[in-house]
Amino acid sequence: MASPLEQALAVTLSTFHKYSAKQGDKFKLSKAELKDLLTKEHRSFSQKQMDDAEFQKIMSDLDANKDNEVDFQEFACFLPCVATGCNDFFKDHRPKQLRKK
Ligand SMILES: [Ca+2]
Repeated sequence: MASPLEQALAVTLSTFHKYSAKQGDKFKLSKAELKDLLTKEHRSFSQKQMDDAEFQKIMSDLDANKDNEVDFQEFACFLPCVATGCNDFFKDHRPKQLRKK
């Protein structure tokens, strides 16, 4: 049986391919596919009501080789940034009795 971490990696990969296969190159996310993935699979993006300029900035930041698509390697670089943000949030918001002085 896969460990929780292995399951998380499998879900990450299958989620990427669920969206990347929708149009064009099935191994890369177009801008529309990336937007669809982020708004449907990541609650903070769906709640933000991002305008096109904000979304273009994310796309441009992720698209390291500037081919106007996001491959899995480029997408995978984004995940530690999100995880780091979540980790920082939990460090700052955990109950006071659990914080080290
Ligand atoms: Ca790219």
